[in-house]
Amino acid sequence: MTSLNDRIEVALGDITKMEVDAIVNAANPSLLGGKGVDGAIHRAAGPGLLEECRGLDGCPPGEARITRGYRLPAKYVIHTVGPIWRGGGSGEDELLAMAYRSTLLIAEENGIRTIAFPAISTGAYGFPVERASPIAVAEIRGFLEENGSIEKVVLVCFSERAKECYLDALSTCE
Ligand code: AR6
Repeated sequence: MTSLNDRIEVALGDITKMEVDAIVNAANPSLLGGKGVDGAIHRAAGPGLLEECRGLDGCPPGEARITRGYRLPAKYVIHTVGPIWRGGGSGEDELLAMAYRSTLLIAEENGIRTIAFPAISTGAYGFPVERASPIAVAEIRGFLEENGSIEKVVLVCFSERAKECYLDALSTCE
């Protein structure tokens, strides 16, 4: 039997280059673009993405919305909004878990088989990556366990530090 971790890959690099069915955007509730990975995705996808996002009427934290990928190699972008870190006692963990779950659910509903995630909330939103990575891994593993349709989840890291955190989180649950 294939182990769940065989369906999870850790990669270092720019998510906009990923050749997967869908990439995930760490957006803000307006869905109208921003800095970090959000800015990179909008730049790479081109103006069609912003136009489609304007029609979505935003997205509350913990939820997700899907659009096409436009000029990206990925066919779809799933936009989700993670929590802003406020010290850890304001429901941030659960909201982060919800953002992963909502995204995977939309992916499954749209027949997506391969999906790449950035480390949601760990940039401008200030969520410590060593606390975020085990939450991300637990949600993804839990989902893959119940759902056979998603074949591959790529955790895209923008730093060696994030990569180490993900590899640690994965190694503790093999
Ligand atoms: N590919 C992969 N990962 C990236 C890339 C990239 N091209 N660029 C940055 N990262 P952030 P957040 C990593 O700040 O914390 C935006 O302005 C980055 O190193 O993009 O959820 C939105 O509009 C970090 O590990 O998202 C919101 O206002 C991770 O992606 C706000 O930032 C997430 O960092 C959302 O903040």
